[in-house]
Amino acid sequence: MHDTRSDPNSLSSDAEFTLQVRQALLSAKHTIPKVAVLLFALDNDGNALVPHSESSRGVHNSVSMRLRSALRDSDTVAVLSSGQVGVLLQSVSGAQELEHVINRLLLCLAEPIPLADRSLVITPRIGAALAPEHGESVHDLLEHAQKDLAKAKTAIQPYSIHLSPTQNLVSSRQWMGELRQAIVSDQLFLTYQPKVNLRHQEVTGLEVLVRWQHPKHGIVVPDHFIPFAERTGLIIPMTLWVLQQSLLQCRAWHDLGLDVSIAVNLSMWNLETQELPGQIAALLRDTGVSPENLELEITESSIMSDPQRVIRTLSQIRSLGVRFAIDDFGTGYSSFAYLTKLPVSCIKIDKSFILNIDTDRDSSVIVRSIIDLGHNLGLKVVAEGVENARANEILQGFQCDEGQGYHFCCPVVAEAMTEFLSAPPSAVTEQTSKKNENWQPLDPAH
Ligand code: G
Ligand code: G
Ligand code: MN
Repeated sequence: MHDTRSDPNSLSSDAEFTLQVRQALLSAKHTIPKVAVLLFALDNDGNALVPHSESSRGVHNSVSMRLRSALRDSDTVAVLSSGQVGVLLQSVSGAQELEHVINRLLLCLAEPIPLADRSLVITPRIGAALAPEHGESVHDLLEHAQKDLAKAKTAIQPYSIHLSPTQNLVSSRQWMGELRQAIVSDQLFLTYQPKVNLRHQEVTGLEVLVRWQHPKHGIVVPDHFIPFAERTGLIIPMTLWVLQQSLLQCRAWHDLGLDVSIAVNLSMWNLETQELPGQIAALLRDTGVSPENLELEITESSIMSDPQRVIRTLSQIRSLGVRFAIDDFGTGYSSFAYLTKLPVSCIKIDKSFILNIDTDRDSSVIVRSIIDLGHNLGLKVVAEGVENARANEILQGFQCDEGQGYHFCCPVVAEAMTEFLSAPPSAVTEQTSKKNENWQPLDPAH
């Protein structure tokens, strides 16, 4: 096997990788050490890279080189046509050593990857399988690794090693304990991202986005633990924690003379609990934040489970003076009829329509129509995923009310947000565009 350390372009192709796995399986039959196959999906903060783009090529090159330098010469690194990166380990003693190697590889990918115009932090997910216990054919081994990669994409831990069902049960129980512990022992922390009035380019509110500082796995983004929190019911105490902490922070900003509102995301499970309106009322009372300064973001799908009941809960909370926004608008199977029946005051257009608004005609037509629909129903319209000045201008032209996105500011921790909010308005654009140019990872999750 050739050493590709200095030349990432000579890495194995799909066919070569498969061949090498086959050869390794053949020779491993006669020896004790095992062979492992790892598949890496390279995401940027939970989002897949754009295939075949310049940035994905740059990321693949750097990742391959870093992986190469952390592996033995006899191991193989391949950039596969799917965009995944495949790694073949020729000799591991078992799952424990495999886990060790995976953690070492994750560590060497933790540093941001410098590209031509910015640097990118990737959040890799890994699926892995071991031979002979998880299969003796190339096909079985790759299939198991692929399935585990899919599992890792929605799990807390960034990697998944193929396991028997009983082992899986144990690890799920263990994760439940860890997340429960995280909620009570301050491993969760909050980041805040501003929403900006597009006409005046002024901050109007802050969306609260939770993160988990895991003692072993580093920062875990919500896409990786909220589905788990929902499955296990931990979403209920987690949301209450988020509400309480962000209201306390909001109060602290008010005490500093910074007049801000916050927006907290709710999951559909939150809306199923009868206690929610009472809990919100108590939290507002305890923190002394006025209800007008709290907005709750809900998704269309969370309403559809039991519309009558959800509408009742929403109305109770609305009567406290708290407002609602429909999040990720345009991605669910919206029933416009419900839009008129719900006590909502705002819709947030999903970022998937905004990210390519400057190049894709369909997206821009959809965005313009949603803005008109919202306005005709008397709703405020916010665009998410405003990443550049062009999108900002187009949305201004469409009379969109507010924007949110990296162009203005990444999600950042409270201290950085205080600084951002304290800057005189004229400096806000300057400061944010500088931030944007450098892709400043003020948010530890980036
Ligand atoms: O911050 P961003 O990367 O990665 O968030 C990813 C997803 O997680 C978004 O859909 C966001 O709505 C959701 N999310 C972030 N914080 C919370 C939270 O406190 N509660 C709930 N239910 N969802 C959240
Ligand atoms: O709750 P919601 O699904 O709206 O969460 C917003 C998500 O969008 C968070 O994960 C946040 O980190 C992410 N985000 C915020 N601004 C941008 C942006 O400009 N571009 C992209 N791609 N994502 C963004
Ligand atoms: Mn949201």
